[in-house]
Amino acid sequence: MLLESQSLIELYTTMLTIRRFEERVAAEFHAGNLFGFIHSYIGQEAIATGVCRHLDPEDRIVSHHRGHGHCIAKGADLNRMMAEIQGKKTGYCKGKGGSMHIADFSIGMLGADGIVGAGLPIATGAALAAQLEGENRITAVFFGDGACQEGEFHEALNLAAIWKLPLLFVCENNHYGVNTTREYSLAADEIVRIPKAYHIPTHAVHGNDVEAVHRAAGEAVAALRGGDGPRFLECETYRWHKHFLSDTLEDLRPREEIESWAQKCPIAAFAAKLVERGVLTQMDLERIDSGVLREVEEAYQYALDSPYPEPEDALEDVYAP
Ligand SMILES: Cc1ncc(C[n+]2csc(CCOP(=O)(O)OP(=O)(O)O)c2C)c(N)n1
Ligand SMILES: [Mg+2]
Repeated sequence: MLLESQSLIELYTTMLTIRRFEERVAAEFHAGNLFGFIHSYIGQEAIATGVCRHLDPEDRIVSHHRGHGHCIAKGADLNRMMAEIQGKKTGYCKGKGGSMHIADFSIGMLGADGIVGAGLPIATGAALAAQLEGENRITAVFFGDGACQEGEFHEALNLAAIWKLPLLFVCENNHYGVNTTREYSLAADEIVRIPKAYHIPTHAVHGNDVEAVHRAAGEAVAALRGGDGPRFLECETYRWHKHFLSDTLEDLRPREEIESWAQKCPIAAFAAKLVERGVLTQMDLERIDSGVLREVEEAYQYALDSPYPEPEDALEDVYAP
């Protein structure tokens, strides 16, 4: 499927928005202005972007602890995201959820999750609901290679397969769970062999190539909409930052490996292709970048100007009395 220039530019802009948003969050965290556990999506932008491009607002996604990119790619509001990360009342969860708990049902973003693998049964339920209600919407669930070791992963694959659920599994294989390699922690020598055992059609793709992700996701989404049952994408990628933004956590991954993946930047590679094909000029790239930077700056300022929740709001929106 050949994409028109406008679509290519939009893919590029979404990836860049995720990158600039995450860079700002990291800078503010390191300056001591943000708190809590924040997991950066930098390096993995092509996956959320390439997949979500095929989804309508009624389609649903479920994210994981590294979730800002999924929110942005599904169309979340940057102001409310920044406010949530700053713990402000105008944030998506009124400032009570923080980075790992951003949700927006109005755009089909069912939420992120700090528990590894926990999004998988939620997404399976969302796909089952759509099937029972006779709706044509699909669900996509994003998870890391680390989640493939969890029981929920196997339960979700099995239920999705036997019930032919409209569920797209998107494994973001960045080779590590914190500092533990996938080879050490998963007995299967290839992740895609697991869904294959459940008779789910799979596709392994270079997760730093947004066009490759977009193509593979397009085929999968078309099959899902046709009622063919679940599909599985394994996207190979790498995270640039430490597991989460913190000064104390040590990064034990080999330095040469980190540097070699920095050479495979999904955004720089795509920018070079777009210039080579005459879709964009250097000046266009600069113009897009300043627009994105302005939007991120406005979001940060909006959050700064927003109030914190009141202490008496603490017990609002909780289930327990
Ligand atoms: C059930 C569970 N076990 C352990 C943790 C601690 N933990 C948080 S993120 C993480 C690594 C997850 O790795 P992966 O799923 O590959 O995602 P990545 O961080 O690489 O994007 C671990 C072990 C947790 N939050 N939940
Ligand atoms: Mg991982």
